[in-house]
Amino acid sequence: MRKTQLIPAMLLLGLAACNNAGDKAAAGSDTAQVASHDTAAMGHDSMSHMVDSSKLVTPLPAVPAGAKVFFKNLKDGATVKSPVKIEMGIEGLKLDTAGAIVAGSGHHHLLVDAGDSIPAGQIVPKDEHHLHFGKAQSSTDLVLTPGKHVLTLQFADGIHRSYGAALAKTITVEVK
Ligand SMILES: [Cu+2]
Repeated sequence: MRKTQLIPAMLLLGLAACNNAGDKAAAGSDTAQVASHDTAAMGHDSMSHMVDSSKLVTPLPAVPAGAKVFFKNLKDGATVKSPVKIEMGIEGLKLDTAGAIVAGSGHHHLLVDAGDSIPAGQIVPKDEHHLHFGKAQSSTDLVLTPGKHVLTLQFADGIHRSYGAALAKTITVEVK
């Protein structure tokens, strides 16, 4: 909304600038006219550069309203046995393999004792505490030591950029 209002305003300013330059050129010589055209062209170029640079990095796809991730087979506070079978659910987005950035899709990540979400737009690390399921898997068997563990499902886009807290779910389990 804000952007669409801004662009016509910029165009008007640009046109006004061009007109002013034209007036001056008309009063001057032919050489001055050529120069003023160049200046006008440069002005337009720098504007299109501004638009282009914003397209260089594809923005994180939007999270559809009502979308969520959830543990299909585990409840918060559950007592479990290792290896723990974990079924990862997603609603409102498509489960896809890692690779391309496709709006409305992504893959699961499991954070093991590593907090309750990764900030939106940040790449999910890859280590023993941050597991990626880039082949579009929806379940895994996780080996855990006895005791309490915090498990977080974190959905991310095709290049592992987190969708943030909106698409994260954290539970605590007790391993016997
Ligand atoms: Cu990933």
